[in-house]
Amino acid sequence: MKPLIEDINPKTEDERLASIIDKVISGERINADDGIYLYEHADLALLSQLANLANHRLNGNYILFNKNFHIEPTNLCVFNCKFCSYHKSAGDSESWVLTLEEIKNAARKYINTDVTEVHIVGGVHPKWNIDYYGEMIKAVKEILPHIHVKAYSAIELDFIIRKSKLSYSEGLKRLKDYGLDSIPGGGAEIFAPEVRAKICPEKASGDAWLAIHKAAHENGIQSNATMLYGHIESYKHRVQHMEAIRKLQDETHGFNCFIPLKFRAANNPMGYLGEVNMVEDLRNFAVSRIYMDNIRHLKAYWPMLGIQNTKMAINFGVDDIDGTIDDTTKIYSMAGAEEQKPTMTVERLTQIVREAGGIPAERDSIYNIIKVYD
Ligand code: V47
Repeated sequence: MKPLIEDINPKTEDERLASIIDKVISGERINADDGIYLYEHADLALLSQLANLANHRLNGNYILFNKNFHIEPTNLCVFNCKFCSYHKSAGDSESWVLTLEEIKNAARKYINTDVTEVHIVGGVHPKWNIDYYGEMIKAVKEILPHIHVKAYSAIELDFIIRKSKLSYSEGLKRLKDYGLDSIPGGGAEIFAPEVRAKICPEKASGDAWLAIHKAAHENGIQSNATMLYGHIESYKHRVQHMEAIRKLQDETHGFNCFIPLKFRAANNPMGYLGEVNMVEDLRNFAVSRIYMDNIRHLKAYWPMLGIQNTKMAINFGVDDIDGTIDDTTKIYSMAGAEEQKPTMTVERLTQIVREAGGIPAERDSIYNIIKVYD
């Protein structure tokens, strides 16, 4: 891991590339054109070195994970996103809706364990309102009072808050009173309206996603940001997406981590596109690390990416590999990910990190290090 500036060979005949390399080495921010140029012209080895350098400055050799589980209250959804393999209609034999008691039962499994976080996200249920979403958080905290609740994508939040005729800020305050601690990064996809019109025409816009996260940050609720890549978007769309998040982060400093999510092609209407290869995954992690200079952490989400690719991503700027999961999420297995029952022990997570050359460290949900596995 430990990248040395001397190891980076800026002696390229490509002057444009040389000037971007100089910027990264001197810690200067790259601009949107630089980002596109890196995607189009930098080779894999160079991207790895630059991304490792950028990551090492922020995070040293620590590669983080946490002890977490998911609750997915329903896969009924009022929206029909074309990339989604998870959405089902009422009456479908593969649909589910958990009751508050079932949610409590899901939480009960973690009494007397050292799990620190629950990630709650699901479809946008046609009938539930903001107080029901609050009751789900309350139900979990009744069973696990000290758990960090990272809950609801901006898409769920936009729908229920607008339905309740509150402002984003008022709605988020209400959920915070129920026990909401932070917001996951889902629903961002690609912000460009022309891409959204094709892949998720019905749901909240990129501007709405950004406005929700801004309101969250202003109310002391930290969050993550995602980018769904590897479908119909161009490199320009990816860079515009990252630019919008980077700009908001300059204002609010509320994003903890950036999570590129690779489009998985099984069982959804966009499956005909296929999937990008692993080299593209690694290149994308590296450019993301270099571009997102003001978001400290970059996550490779192993249930989506697969374990081998996650291990490689650690040498392309990634410093966070998410958590133990405990076979509690279906979003990616239903979309064809390798891990059909995603579960990791701490031993396995630490082994992956060590094999990739990093120092494993357990973090909490707001990225304080709890334990270093030296
Ligand atoms: O918004 C859905 C993506 C997201 C597919 O904040 C797909 O820590 C690929 O946001 N192929 C939800 N991706 C999950 C999410 C998330 C996951 C892990 C950690 C965090 C965090 C957030 O999943 C959706 C969408 O972008 N998604 N279907 C698919 N077929």
